[in-house]
Amino acid sequence: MATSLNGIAPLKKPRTDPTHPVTVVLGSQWGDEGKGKIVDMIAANADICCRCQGGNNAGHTVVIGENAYDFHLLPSGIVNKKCTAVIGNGVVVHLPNLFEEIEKNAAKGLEGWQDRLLISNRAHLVFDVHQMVDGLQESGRGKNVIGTTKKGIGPAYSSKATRNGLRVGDLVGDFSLFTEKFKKLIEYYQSHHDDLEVDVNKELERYKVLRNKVKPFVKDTIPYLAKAIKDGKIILVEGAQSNVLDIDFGLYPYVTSSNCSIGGVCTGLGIPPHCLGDIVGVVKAYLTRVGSGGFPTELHNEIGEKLVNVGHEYGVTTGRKRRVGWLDIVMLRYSSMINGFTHLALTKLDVLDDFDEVKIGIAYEMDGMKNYDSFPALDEDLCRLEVEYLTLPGWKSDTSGARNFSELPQNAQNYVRKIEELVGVPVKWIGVGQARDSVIEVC
Ligand code: 2SA
Ligand code: GDP
Ligand code: MG
Repeated sequence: MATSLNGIAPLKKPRTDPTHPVTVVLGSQWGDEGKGKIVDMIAANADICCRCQGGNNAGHTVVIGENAYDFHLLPSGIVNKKCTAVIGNGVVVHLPNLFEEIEKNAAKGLEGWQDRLLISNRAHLVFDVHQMVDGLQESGRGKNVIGTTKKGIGPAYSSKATRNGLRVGDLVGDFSLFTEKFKKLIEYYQSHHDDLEVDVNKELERYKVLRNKVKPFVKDTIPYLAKAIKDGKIILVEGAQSNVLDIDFGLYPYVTSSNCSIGGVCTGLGIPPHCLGDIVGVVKAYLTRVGSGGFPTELHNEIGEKLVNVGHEYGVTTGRKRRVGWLDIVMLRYSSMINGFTHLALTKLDVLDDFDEVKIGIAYEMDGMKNYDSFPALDEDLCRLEVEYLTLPGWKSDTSGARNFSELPQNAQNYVRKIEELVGVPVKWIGVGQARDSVIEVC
């Protein structure tokens, strides 16, 4: 049996059915559910860990002993020494930021990444110009600001859609063609933003260096993954952001610019849907959001402050304070409907240890109609609806040492069972702390 980095035995064996070798971990709420930790845990048994969408807007934390790694573009499974990390075609890559991330994590102890990193030649590049435009677009939105991470994600996916984007394959190919395409991209942006200053020659010199640096990692990852599937390798896919930030299923325009839900796994990696096995929905035991938009269960009181402080709810990429609220079951049922979760991983249960009572939003009421199953398409509707809550007694005791479900206080067990019942999906893991082994596997 494989052992994970710090010698702890793997907590869970993913489904190894060779026809469904791909396990997927997805965010079910507004991101930051603790996907990094769950991915690290499952990666103990995986051969390959992939990112399929998003860019370095993501911030995934993995805590191993004294080390807190934060991953933005690198798949979190890379901390497992036997895991190959794949950055798929659906990801948008800012190469300077990628190499900074690698250096930072290598200084913390990440080893052997050079032999275990593959980047799709079809992945689109994020340039500094995209990041500058992201900032300009945000400042031009006035009170309708989206609250992006300003990592250039929206503009890079826009370039992809308008077909003037550049891909990793362009960079490692004929550099004169790359130069031509790059100049056209800059001209396009300068024609839309008068005051956009870009030193094109300097950027091209910089990319000449990056080209050599990235070359060893670039691959056509599609036949690579097809062969891995055929050979029965265990593959893990790490979703970034979440279902309710998905460009189709989130509350547009307060969304990110990729498909963070299950569809993005196939389009972002080029793998067929029948290969998908377990689909794990990661659920934080309460709810957080960064950025603008409605938030029906949001708490603007001392309970909210306590959740921020106990849960350390600050953005991993931007350091922004996260908005907090109670768990929202209508949202979770909606996410499960779209993604077909086979299991839930409920994280940060320990953050609720010291509350007299805990609430769960179970229904929305709008225009005199109560609804349990339909999540609004419009943010303005989300902002005006009322929430019906179920109130459960708190457990007022420390759960961080529990490693079996039966070791949890009865009221905490009841909270977990209620979530399972309301969402209709079994909870397979419960997070009770940041550390790698602070997990309960529910039998
Ligand atoms: P963007 O930058 O264009 O993707 O922003 C669009 C919206 O998507 C939200 N978004 C996120 N929400 C939660 N976590 C994210 N990652 C970081 C983290 C965020 C941070 O792990 O903490 O550090 O602030 C993430 N990335 C994008 C964003 O808030 C916008 O609402
Ligand atoms: P991700 O984007 O979904 O990977 O989540 P983030 O890394 O942005 O935020 C989750 C935060 O919660 C990180 O600081 C994790 O170390 C931490 N975390 C994850 N699971 C648990 C848990 O069960 N309990 C506690 N207290 N912290 C956790
Ligand atoms: Mg995060």
